[in-house]
Amino acid sequence: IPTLSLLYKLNRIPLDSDQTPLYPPNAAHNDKISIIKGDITVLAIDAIVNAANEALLGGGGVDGAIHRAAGPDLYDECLTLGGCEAGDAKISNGYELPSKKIIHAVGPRYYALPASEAEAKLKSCYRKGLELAVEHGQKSIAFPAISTGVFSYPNAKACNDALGEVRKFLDGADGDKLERVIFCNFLQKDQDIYYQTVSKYFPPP
Ligand code: AR6
Repeated sequence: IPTLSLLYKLNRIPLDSDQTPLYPPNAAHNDKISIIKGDITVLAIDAIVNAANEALLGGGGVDGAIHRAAGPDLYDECLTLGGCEAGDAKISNGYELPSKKIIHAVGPRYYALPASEAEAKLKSCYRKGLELAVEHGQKSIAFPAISTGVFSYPNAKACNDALGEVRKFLDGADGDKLERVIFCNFLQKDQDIYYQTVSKYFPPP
């Protein structure tokens, strides 16, 4: 899986876009970030993040795909987790998935909340996901585009909120405990948005 450093080297990320950097360059961060398009359930890494709902018992979208691929033991463990509030996350084993752990994050329903509350909750999903990974000694983590499907969060805003929160975490005290953060987009639309936006948060050196 190529890192941002390699993508910059290969000129795959457009640098002539009008994205003025919001953060200083940090080559070490760029070695940890990947942006890929595809199915998150096939990633053989430490932890993948699920875009779940409060019940944590499966559903459609990426949640359905993860439960199908992980098998029925995931459902049984999820029954013991006691649900989860929007903006929070809980961790389970990966079962039949190639990833070791699943971090179930519950994104905000964008249509049901004031925009500022939805934003705080989406950012919190990313922060809690990263915190849980570190707490459980997981060094690589992949996120889907949480809330941008059924929960209708605007794609470009979600991308900015996700990249900003991950940058903040990597700059923080526990940032060095993570080796790789992958943004796994299922839709070409999101992949394009991430390519156009990433240099604002992770500029080239
Ligand atoms: N790998 C990566 N991303 C995927 C995959 C996959 N296999 N499948 C879909 N996506 P959504 P939400 C993308 O609706 O908006 C569920 O019913 C998808 O294209 O899965 O947070 C839950 O049970 C989109 O870009 O999650 C909840 O009730 C992104 O994942 C509710 O939907 C998120 O879309 C959560 O809604």
